[in-house]
Amino acid sequence: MGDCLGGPYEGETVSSGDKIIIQRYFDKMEKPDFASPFKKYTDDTAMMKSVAQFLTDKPDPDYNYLSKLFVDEFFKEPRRGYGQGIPAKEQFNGSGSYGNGGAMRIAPVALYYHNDYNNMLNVARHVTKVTHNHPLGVNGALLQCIAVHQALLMDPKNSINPKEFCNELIKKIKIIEEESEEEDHHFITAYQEKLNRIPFLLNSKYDDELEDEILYSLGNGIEAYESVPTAIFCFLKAQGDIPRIETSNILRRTLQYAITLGGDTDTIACMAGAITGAFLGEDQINKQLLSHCEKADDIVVLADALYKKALKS
Ligand code: F2R
Ligand code: MG
Ligand code: MG
Ligand code: MG
Repeated sequence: MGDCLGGPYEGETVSSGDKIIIQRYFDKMEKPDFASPFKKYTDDTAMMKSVAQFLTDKPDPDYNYLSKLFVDEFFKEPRRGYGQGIPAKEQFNGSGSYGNGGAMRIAPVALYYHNDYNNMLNVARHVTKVTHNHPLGVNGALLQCIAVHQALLMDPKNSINPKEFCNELIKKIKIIEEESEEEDHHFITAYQEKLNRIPFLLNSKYDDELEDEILYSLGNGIEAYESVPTAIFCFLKAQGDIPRIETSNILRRTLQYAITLGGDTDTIACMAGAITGAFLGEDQINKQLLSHCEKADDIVVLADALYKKALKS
């Protein structure tokens, strides 16, 4: 939903006038009889579908099969707004990509391996490295995976303590960042640092300056470190009311808020929505909004197949 609804705004700077338009855009789509062409999904969903398929189709992870699914999907529909498409290790003079393309598609891994944390991390790492080999790209995908996993295991009847949620993430990502230090001989604390800023941003009095502060401290870009912490922030921020976002549905609030931050809207809304969805569960998905998303029915079929396979194994 985040990908489809955020797609039309990708790369935009959102003004206060646009925010009113986005509020109306969501209001209209929630109306029972509102008819409009589907909001098209982009590379985020195209690749996430392949990840879900890879987990569902074979008894054990087969990364050659995953690569084939990515390639087939790309050649079937190359115009879905993909980033650059070259083999993982050769990208960017051999440093590998730190784009958010690894993080945007990782949610199914967190859902599937929800009761096997170490295996989840291992599979998430390999799934990411098919295309994203830079430590910031890999660790960003792992952070998104951990956030979905952590949200899934919480009880939505209890409200979230944002500071505890962040501290828990920091504890986990610190171990991962320290490991990647050995691997790459330079110290990386990018994600710990960004996560540390989130509780302060959540505590600030809300005004338009806060938004500038969010963009400055967390970012809204196409790079993993400029978008994964922002998605986590959107998830936490949307647990309470947000000025000028009128809705009582937390998932809608998450998506709408992520989109109003501008920049990589499809991907940040996709990632924030994945965390919120894992936390709240299917009941809280606004079916009317979902019905405007291209191929939503097919995604539900794929999700059910993934769930069945997870139960079996
Ligand atoms: N590609 C887009 N959006 C822009 C164009 C689409 C638009 N709809 C249109 O054409 O009209 N969105 C999608 O790409 C993002 C995911 O990107 P991915 O798969 O990670 O791509 P890539 O190319 O690997 O990385 C993205 C950019 O990050 C910078 N970068 C990454 N690693 C770098 C490195 N080691 N050194 C320097 N720069 C690096 C580059 O600018 C890459 O182009 C999602 O937003 C998805 O929605
Ligand atoms: Mg996209
Ligand atoms: Mg790429
Ligand atoms: Mg994007």
